[in-house]
Order: sequence, then structure tokens, then C-alpha cells
Amino acid sequence: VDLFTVCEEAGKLSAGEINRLEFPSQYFGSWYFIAAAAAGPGDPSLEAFTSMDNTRFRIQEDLQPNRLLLTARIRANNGSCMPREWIYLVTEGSTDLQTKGRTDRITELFSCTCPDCIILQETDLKVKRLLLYSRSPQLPEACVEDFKKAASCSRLKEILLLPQTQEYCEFQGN
Ligand code: MYR
Repeated sequence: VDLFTVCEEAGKLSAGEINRLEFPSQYFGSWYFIAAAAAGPGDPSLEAFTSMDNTRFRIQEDLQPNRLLLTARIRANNGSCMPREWIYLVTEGSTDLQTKGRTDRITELFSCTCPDCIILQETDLKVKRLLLYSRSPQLPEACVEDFKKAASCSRLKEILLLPQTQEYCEFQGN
């Protein structure tokens, strides 16, 4: 099959499997960062990730309504654990997310070809990237390949796979 066919069929980003009725609660809990894609080498979109060995995220309801608390534990290549925190703002009737304090940034959710993964597209003034997350630390190779295909069809050909050679950092109380 030619590239056009691949991109029309398998490679198209789709939000079809995003369950809007349960949104956002079906995404609560723990996630692992698997891969990221951007336009090309030197793209600032991937800069933040090049010194990471692995990252674990946790999503939960915030105390305020229509807000999600996103916490991360980043394991840097040098072994240190870096905690990070963001707040997502949820708009009724949409699965697009805004990041508190980053009004230019929009995060869109897309389906992944395996059941327990999700693709995020982050766009802001400087950045356009696709991010792949999974409920478990490893994803079947085929899902990662499909992610690469989807990225390539969105003209994002630079792929960064998280090395995941070190242990995951702990969340307090786990
Ligand atoms: C960043 O590094 O710029 C932020 C990364 C966001 C990570 C989100 C990981 C979990 C994705 C689950 C879907 C969330 C939908 C409410």
C-alpha cells in the first residue's frame, strides 16, 4: 500500500474511541510516558524530553470543578527524580484540555490502536508534538509502530522513545 492509503486508513488520528460520556474520569489514575513525535531534529518540541529516562503521570480530580490535577514523576538520565504538576482546565462538551497558566497551549486527545493507551497532541506558539502514554510501562510493539505512522502522517517524523532503563520514581503514598 502507498503512503496516501496508509495515512487515509491506519495513520489518521482519530478521537473515535474517546468515550465522551465518561470523560474525563476514565483517564484518572496512573500513566506511563512511552514516546513523543515532532517535526524534525532540533525541534524545541522534544527538548524537554531528551534528558528523561522515564516518566510516570497521575491524573485526578482537582478540588475545584472542571479542573484536573496532573502530577508527574520524571526520572532524569542522571538518576534524579523530578516532581512536576499541572492543572488541566476542562470545558463542558469538549475533550480538549487547556493548561492553567499556559493560555496558548491546547491539548487534544486521540485514540490509540491498543486499548490501554492514548495519544495527546500539544500545540502552542512554539510546540507541536504528539505524545503516547500507556496504562502499563510497556506497549505492544505494534501500537508504537502505529503511533509512528500516525505521527509521520501528521508530518511529525522525529520520534523519541523514552529509554525506560531506570526504575520509576515513587509517588508519595504510591
Ligand atoms: C507535558 O509533558 O507537556 C504534559 C504531559 C501530559 C501527560 C498526560 C499523561 C496522561 C494522559 C491521559 C489523558 C488525560 C485526559 C484527561
